[in-house]
Amino acid sequence: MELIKVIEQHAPFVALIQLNRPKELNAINRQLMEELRDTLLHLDKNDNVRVIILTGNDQAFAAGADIKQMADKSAIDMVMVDQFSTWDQIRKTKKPIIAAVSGFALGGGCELAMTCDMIIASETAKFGQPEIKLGTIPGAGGTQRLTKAIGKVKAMELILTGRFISAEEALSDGLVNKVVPIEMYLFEATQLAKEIAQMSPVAVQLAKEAVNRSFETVLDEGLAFERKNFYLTFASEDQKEGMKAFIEKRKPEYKGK
Ligand code: DAK
Repeated sequence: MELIKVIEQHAPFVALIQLNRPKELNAINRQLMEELRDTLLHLDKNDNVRVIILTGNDQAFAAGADIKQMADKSAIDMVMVDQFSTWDQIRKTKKPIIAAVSGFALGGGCELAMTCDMIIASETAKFGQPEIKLGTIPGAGGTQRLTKAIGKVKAMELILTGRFISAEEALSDGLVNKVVPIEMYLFEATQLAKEIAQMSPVAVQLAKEAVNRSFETVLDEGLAFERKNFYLTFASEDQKEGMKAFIEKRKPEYKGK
């Protein structure tokens, strides 16, 4: 059974990936993660895709890694399975990924959403890192990304208590971009994706890379990296087209070259 559904042309230049394990609230098992990795690799190479939306269903984005699959594992089993190489692919994807989240985004589900580049949430979304209640801690970036997103004291509270936060709280904490009624979250994510898909794909990828760099390095290095990517945009036809179109008072036509 396929645990991922993909619509490559959900909108012009926008692909949609849907996690598809509804009975288990999209709990993330190895198969699902491997399918997600393969799909992202494939979409990253497809010139007709410029932005990717990742979603679940109304009830759950993902309620975490599959507890039943993990419960009996030893530390060495976890090392040998090396799930990080599959999780790392999300981070390595060059095209922007928008998480469209409704219902539960817990544990690995919250980490998956945070690994995406932007998050549009429905009013029903619930975010949390409840691993502590299972006697473990976040393992796919939760202690780092949640802390960077919402600050130390709040992240500490959520990670040490396992408490869930509502979409509204996530918005005021800076974890999500926007909260909309449940009927609208996919539409809203699609609108955002379409807006970004109109930009130069070259500039979008270089900008994403530079923003992500700010998480990984000190300011001096980050600024040098940004500068390099900025210069690089001037090697693209898209930059020439973008500036020419501005001067000629017309809409640019970007080719991703
Ligand atoms: N794993 C497996 N099954 C799950 C699940 C999960 N995380 N979450 C829900 N399910 C299953 C339930 O077992 C149930 O299945 P049946 O019993 O019907 O067979 C079905 O989904 C419906 O769930 P409930 O009956 O519990 O539904 P409720 O509405 O009553 O409750 C809930 C919803 C989301 C509050 C509850 O299901 C819940 O607390 N779920 C667990 C949430 C959780 O603790 N999540 C964190 C898991 S630990 C790593 C990467 C990532 C991670 C670790 C390592 N590496 C790269 C190494 C991440 C770890 C985690 O996420």
